[in-house]
Amino acid sequence: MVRVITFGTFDVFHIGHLSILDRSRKLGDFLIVGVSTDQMSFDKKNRYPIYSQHERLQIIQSLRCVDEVFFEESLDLKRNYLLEYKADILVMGDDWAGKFDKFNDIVRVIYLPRTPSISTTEVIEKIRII
Ligand code: C2G
Repeated sequence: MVRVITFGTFDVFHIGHLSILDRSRKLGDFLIVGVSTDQMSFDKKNRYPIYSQHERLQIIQSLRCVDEVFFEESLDLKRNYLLEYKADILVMGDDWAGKFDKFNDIVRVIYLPRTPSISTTEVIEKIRII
């Protein structure tokens, strides 16, 4: 049984998020997703997500391609999460390319191409204009 893990904020859930989760699941038999907490997201982007961490977690948890979810509280805990959830493969979008190579000693790190022309920021911007 190959266990795949991935991480993200997944705010204002969109097709790019769905696509990476779907593709991640296909790389193994069991998909675990770490959903960034509101605080972690704030520390990274200097703004709180539109949807709360509980709403984001609930959305991710309800997807057919996702088997298990948990809150990711800090980037610094990445190695602990990989060990705790017994991951074989770590998947991230290629905007993170190279950033997690140091974990190749305990998992296989794979960066998948991002879905072009969609991001949470662009969705927020479009809604603002409407
Ligand atoms: N993604 C994608 N295509 C897009 C937008 C996002 O494939 N058009 C991917 C990202 O590459 C990432 C995942 O969807 O792998 C989640 O994206 P974000 O919610 O933006 O996650 P981020 O804030 O980068 O948090 O520990 C790492 C962090 O938790 C990642």
